[in-house]
Amino acid sequence: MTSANSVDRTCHILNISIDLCTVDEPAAGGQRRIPGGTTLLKWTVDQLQWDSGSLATFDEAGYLLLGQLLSAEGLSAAQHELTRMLAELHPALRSDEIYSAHQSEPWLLELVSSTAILDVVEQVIGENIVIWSTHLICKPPGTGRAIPWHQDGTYWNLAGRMTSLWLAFDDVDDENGTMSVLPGYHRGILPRRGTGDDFFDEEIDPAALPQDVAARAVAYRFSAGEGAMHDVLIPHRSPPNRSPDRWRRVLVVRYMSADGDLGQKQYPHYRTNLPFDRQFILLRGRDIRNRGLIPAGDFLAKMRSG
Ligand SMILES: O=C(O)CCC(=O)C(=O)O
Repeated sequence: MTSANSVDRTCHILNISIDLCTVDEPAAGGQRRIPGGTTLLKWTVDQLQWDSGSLATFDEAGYLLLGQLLSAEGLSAAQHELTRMLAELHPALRSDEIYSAHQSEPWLLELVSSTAILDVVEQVIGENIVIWSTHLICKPPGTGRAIPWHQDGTYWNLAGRMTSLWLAFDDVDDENGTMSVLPGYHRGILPRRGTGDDFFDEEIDPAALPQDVAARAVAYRFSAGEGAMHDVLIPHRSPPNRSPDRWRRVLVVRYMSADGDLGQKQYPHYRTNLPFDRQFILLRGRDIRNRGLIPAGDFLAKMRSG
């Protein structure tokens, strides 16, 4: 594993500029905005909950609670942007299937590139970090689909170091459909079976799960703005949102080492439902295999200008 201390600090200019950019006109509600409409602020707290034992804990359990991730202003701005995006969602799409919106929403790319987050991601996958995908999974009150026990890595079938960040934009608990992980079961691929469902067509064979799976499962019961990181093979699931009045809006971010398999993919744009290609954006470090990764600063500039 690479330690944060060994990072090439010259490569951090991007992240520093994201956190410290100059602001101009104040907008309604105390937010500050730059031309192009991007909220520009310090998205996260200075440092996430991570110490010298955290990597070992993460490796052992397959997940780690990171505590409060978003700053107060970051949370409020993210909730504001999400509300807007959900109002703009194409009628053919569902609010739990907003994929890779960081390729069209500057605020999201800024957030996932935040220095405090990348400092932790770097501990797990090394110093050269690509964003592979994001997924906004927003379950409206009294609805949303159940996601059965599964392991992400088996769907992706990719070589390379990856890790997932899970970030709550609302308070989440058992009632409004938070996610649960099964600690310690991330060391190999578990047998699967078909579900007959088109949303999640496979699940871990229940016979491969421990009999006391419910007792062993750890639910992410978080206040808005808190997050966790998990291994791509950790079994996880989530139920529908059974709250009569509370949303459950979360973001899952997949980070990959820049030497991993990239994997082409198309997603529907959340606003137009038109397909767009996955782009490989370099958030930190170097394009070590010279595959034309796009520096995040360039991608942000292009989004803002276009
Ligand atoms: O947050 C959830 O509801 C489940 C997320 C999930 O299954 C995934 O990210 O693969």
